[in-house]
Amino acid sequence: MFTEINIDALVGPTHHFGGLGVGNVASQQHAYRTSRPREAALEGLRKAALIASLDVPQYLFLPPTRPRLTWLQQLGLGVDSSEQLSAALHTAPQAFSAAFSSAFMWAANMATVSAACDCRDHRLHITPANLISSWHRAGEAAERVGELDRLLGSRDDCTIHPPLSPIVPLRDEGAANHMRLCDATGKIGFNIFVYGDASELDSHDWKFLPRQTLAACQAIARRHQLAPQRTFFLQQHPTAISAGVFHNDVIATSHRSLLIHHELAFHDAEQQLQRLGESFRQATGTALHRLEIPSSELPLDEAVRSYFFNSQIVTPSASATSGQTPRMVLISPQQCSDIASTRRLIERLIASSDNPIEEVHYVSLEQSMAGGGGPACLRLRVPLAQGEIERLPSRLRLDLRLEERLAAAIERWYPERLELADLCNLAYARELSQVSINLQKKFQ
Ligand code: SUG
Repeated sequence: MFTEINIDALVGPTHHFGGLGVGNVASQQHAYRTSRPREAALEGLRKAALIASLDVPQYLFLPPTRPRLTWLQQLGLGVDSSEQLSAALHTAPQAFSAAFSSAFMWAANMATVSAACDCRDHRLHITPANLISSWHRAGEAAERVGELDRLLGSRDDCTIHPPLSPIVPLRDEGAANHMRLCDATGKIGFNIFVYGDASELDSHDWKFLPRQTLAACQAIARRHQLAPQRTFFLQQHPTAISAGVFHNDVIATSHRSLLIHHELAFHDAEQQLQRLGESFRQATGTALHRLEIPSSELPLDEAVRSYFFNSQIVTPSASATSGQTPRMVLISPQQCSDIASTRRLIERLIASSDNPIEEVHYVSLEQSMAGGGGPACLRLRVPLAQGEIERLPSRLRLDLRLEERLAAAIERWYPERLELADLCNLAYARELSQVSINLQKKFQ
């Protein structure tokens, strides 16, 4: 039996709104507003705790240290006094924000993960994402490799690859643009990669730079040794990218045998989707539940505003192993309850017998949503066999006790409010960097 563990990444104490998310409407709308790091961390922690309470294995990575002052120095900016930091903010606001970024919280961008049973060599393959499209995220991969290695690398059947070369034709944003579908045992898997850009040599009329390339998807599929007949490459619909769909997980989602996507998620993909449905039935003996949501039911702008497709879908463990049709639970942003079209859509899905969704939990993630990240952005899924989960280090597996201890540390150490200008105070910046160091000492 293969099942998913979830890894969430705790928000850091310098969480702020720098407006750096490329093609990300929420990030741009909230640029330079006052942020609430304590609330952000508690919201993320509560969401992860909800998943754990549904009996789904849930792990947490701690925040890496910020600011990255050496990075500012490399750009020729002074960092030795508050005056120099103020000058850096004034002359290079993107670089300044990037040095203090807490965007690592969106763990779905950490890596692309392939289940061992999908790979020719039967190893779990992981490619950390190079995240080179934006100012603030490219440094994350190097920081996360160590943690992925600590959690999974001690096994002798796991390959953690280096990120793809940081060049424009290989832009990669990880699991946010990858979906895995599988049968009830989890052992027969299908991999769908979604890209926005097929060739940097073609002329384009983009509103926003697409963050994932076809070449990156193909390279990952090759190095992970995925079976070509069960691997699909779909192009993101340019209309969706222009409307603020900067990752596939803002417009499509999948879990086990369920694929839900908006009618404008993919460009010219119907033939491939038909082939996927047929191959799935042939390989698994069961039907793929593909739900295409029409614009008439959910207009594109409301899909982006509500982040419905960024709902997390989980199968509580007890239900997964019961031998009966598993019961799926939707974890949706509060916005999906507030917006009439998505509330009705969710009610319809729960009432209908054409899919396994039976329940919804609405979660408040205001701080993450203001940066363009919903419940599913905050987690990385790793498909593992049941017995392997028991062998993982348990230190950062979230349970009630770890939740309480982390919540107490957050209440004590995280700022309640933050303006970007507050971070020009060198003494304060040093104090905040100490918070991550303290968290690592206490919980690592
Ligand atoms: O990369 N936002 C992130 C949101 C990532 C969401 N992840 C997924 N869809 N899986 C991004 O755009 C905002 C930072 C700022 O506002 O400065 C930001 O980085």
